[in-house]
Amino acid sequence: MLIHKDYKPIASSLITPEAIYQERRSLMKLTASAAVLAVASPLSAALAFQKQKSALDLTPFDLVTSYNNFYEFSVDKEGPAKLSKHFKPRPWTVAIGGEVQKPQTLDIDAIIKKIPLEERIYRLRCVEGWAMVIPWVGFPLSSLLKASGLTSKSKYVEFETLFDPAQFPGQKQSFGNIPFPYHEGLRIDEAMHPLTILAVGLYGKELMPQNGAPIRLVVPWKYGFKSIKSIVKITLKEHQTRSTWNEVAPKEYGFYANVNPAVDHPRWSQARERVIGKFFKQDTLAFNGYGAEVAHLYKGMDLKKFF
Ligand SMILES: Nc1nc2c(c(=O)[nH]1)N[C@H]1C(S)=C(S)[C@@H](COP(=O)(O)O)O[C@H]1N2
Ligand SMILES: [Mo]
Repeated sequence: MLIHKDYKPIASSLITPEAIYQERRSLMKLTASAAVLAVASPLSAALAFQKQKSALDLTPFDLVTSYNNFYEFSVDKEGPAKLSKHFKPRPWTVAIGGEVQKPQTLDIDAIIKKIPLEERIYRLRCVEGWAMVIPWVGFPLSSLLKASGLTSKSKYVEFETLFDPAQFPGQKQSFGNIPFPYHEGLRIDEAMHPLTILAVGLYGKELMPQNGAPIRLVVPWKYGFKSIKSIVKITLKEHQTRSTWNEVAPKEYGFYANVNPAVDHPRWSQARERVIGKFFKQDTLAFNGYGAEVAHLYKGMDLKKFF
């Protein structure tokens, strides 16, 4: 697959969406497999521009790839990078089924070839109280869902991580009684939102196993546990889907899990956050700073009840 080798984030000041687009084009280096890194539409360019302004202070690559939550490997932050050295992200398929017109099983490289890749710089906020800023490479989940043919019964989307105890030591030991495989879910409007992406890379490189290779979800306005890694199955459903942490501790982790400084976790405050690699804590932002784009999805809902 791609991607440009010498990763340079675009300078923060006074850039227009057009300037971002041009600079990206000049940074791009396409490989023989012909995957294309491009800003796909004016809307995504505009979104990218907003994120550029607010979130250019990228978390260093070494931290993004060494401080991870991935319970299939380990419950410590350092474990996933160390224990995933032999993880095999190929061959890999993603099965899309359930309430769709065209159930299909797609090869990861066929997906990457078919759908144009874009860069998205997003804040990631873990429910534990830490945050990062990560330049993902991926594509809108909506592209894949539209191609599968949604129906009036496609109301929720459920995701499933690979189950393979030979590769995931944590699935043998079942730490903390987590019911593997890990599942997550979104409402269809959340899934179709242009900010919701499937990521296949970060910092212009292919995703490493500790970050969810070869393909993982990224929903930037929700706590990190919604952004499920190493996906093998996507199932459209008529009714609300499974969510692993919600099943483990329903009073602590809601199905929605929208980042919300006004709704504390029962065991800690969510008002502030620690940015990995930075000294000072900062205020947590409603919807992790993406309220202008997503708050309308929850109009009229009591976010203390639907946390
Ligand atoms: N399958 C799976 N996906 C997962 C997790 C996990 O343990 N298993 N951890 C989640 C949590 S709690 C967070 S904060 C993010 C972390 O993503 P990162 O390591 O790429 O920063 O992945 C999420 N996706
Ligand atoms: Mo998390």
